[in-house]
Amino acid sequence: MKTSEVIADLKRRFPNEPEYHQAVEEVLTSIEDVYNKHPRFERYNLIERLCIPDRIFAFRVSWVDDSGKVRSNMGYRVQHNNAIGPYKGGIRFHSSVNLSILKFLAFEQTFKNSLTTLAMGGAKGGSDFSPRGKSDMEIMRFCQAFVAELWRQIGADTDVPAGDIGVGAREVGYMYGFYKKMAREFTGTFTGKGLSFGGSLIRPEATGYGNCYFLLNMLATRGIDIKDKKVAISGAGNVATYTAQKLLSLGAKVVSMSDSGGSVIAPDGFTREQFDYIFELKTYMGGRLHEVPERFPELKYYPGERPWKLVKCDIAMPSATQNELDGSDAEALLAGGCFAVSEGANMPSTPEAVHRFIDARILYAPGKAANAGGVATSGLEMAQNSQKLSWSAQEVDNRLREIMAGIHDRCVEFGREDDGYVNYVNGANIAGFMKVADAMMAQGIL
Ligand code: NDP
Ligand code: 2IT
Repeated sequence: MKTSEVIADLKRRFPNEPEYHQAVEEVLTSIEDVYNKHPRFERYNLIERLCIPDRIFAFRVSWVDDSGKVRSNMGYRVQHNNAIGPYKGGIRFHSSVNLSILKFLAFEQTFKNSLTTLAMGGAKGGSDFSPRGKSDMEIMRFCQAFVAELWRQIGADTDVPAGDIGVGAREVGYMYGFYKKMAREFTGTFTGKGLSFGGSLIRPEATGYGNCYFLLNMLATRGIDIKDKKVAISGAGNVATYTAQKLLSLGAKVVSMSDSGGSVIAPDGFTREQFDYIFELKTYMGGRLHEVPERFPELKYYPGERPWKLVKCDIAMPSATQNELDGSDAEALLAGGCFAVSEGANMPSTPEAVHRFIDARILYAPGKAANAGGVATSGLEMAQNSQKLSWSAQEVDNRLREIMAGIHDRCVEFGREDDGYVNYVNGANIAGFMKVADAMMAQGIL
């Protein structure tokens, strides 16, 4: 296999899918040597079967808004690979959603889920529906119309969706409710459910907490204490807020948060009171970060700007969306003394930024390793649902810590270079790939 030839072929066959090409290229570059050491892989054309999704569902979702107007959006589910377990991955509702983005996310999910050691294949779905500004009833009608199309393709042992951008507990509740009505079964077909109907404690917190646990493991390899370290975070959604919450409890200083409107900066770190307000504003009040200085005039808001060039930090945890940190942002972070980047979002750093971090030999964890705590805890929710049991928060949190430590160990095992530097990108890609490849080889040409 020659990475450049495979990429050229995929670009020719699937044009206009830049995010998909980007994600595939990153993984293939990491695994090229390992792949070429196993001639059997080539005989079975494993690479093509691993890069192209098993199947894709695309459908129109029509719904009626509060004014009585009939609206239509596109809906999708990309079932990428189920070699090691049922398809598993979130649903994204955002105006930017298209097939390229969902194909990149489903591809990444396959390796991420493999890293967790749990039995989960890779999938992703979503819609270009934007929940922003929609009423609760509009959200419900949309979720029902979406699941009316999707429900036949999913199931507790087939394909288990969850949340992602624009999809949290409320949307999962509406989707699960409608699924239950159509399928006439009460099973764990969605994760991220409410606690009263099969949800798991710690699932809402899991991606952010898991990223902090991964970061602690990375820092430990260099004997660095998190206390008083300045951490720049982007985003102010599920992942970003629980990352910030855990960091504050660990004694770190959170110096930024952002939303799609701009960034709020606190050069010496948000106080608990300031953070609690931001959490309430973004999680429950549907607010925007530009409102923060009205309540705390000492905090500065920068419209239209991402945090990376606005404030000095020791650590960066991008937690909003893909390609939100580019080469010049990476330069600025490195110039400011940043020595660790741990990704909460999926593929937030552009390839140029990733190269700069690795060339500078800083601790750099790609999303598929660092943010795997969310889907891992979804896997724990599936396990609880199968057993018809619920575990305590302590038990789930302990398992999450263990899983993140295990992912870190595998990244070190597969990613350590001759000079001792741990290349977490190679480590995560190779470790994730080997398990899926082994299962695919054993199961024949499918
Ligand atoms: P949320 O919808 O809860 O929050 C997303 C945050 O990012 C919001 O603050 C949003 O701003 C901002 N944002 C979204 N899109 C853009 C954009 N195009 N430009 C600028 N800002 C943007 O999503 P999550 O926190 O769940 O997801 C964040 C990231 O983490 C995504 O990459 C997701 O794939 C990844 N992830 C999520 C997991 C989960 O369990 N939820 C698990 C693993 C990864 P605004 O408020 O203005 O919309
Ligand atoms: O990107 C991700 O890992 C998620 N959005 C979580 C998926 C899940 O199934 O919990």
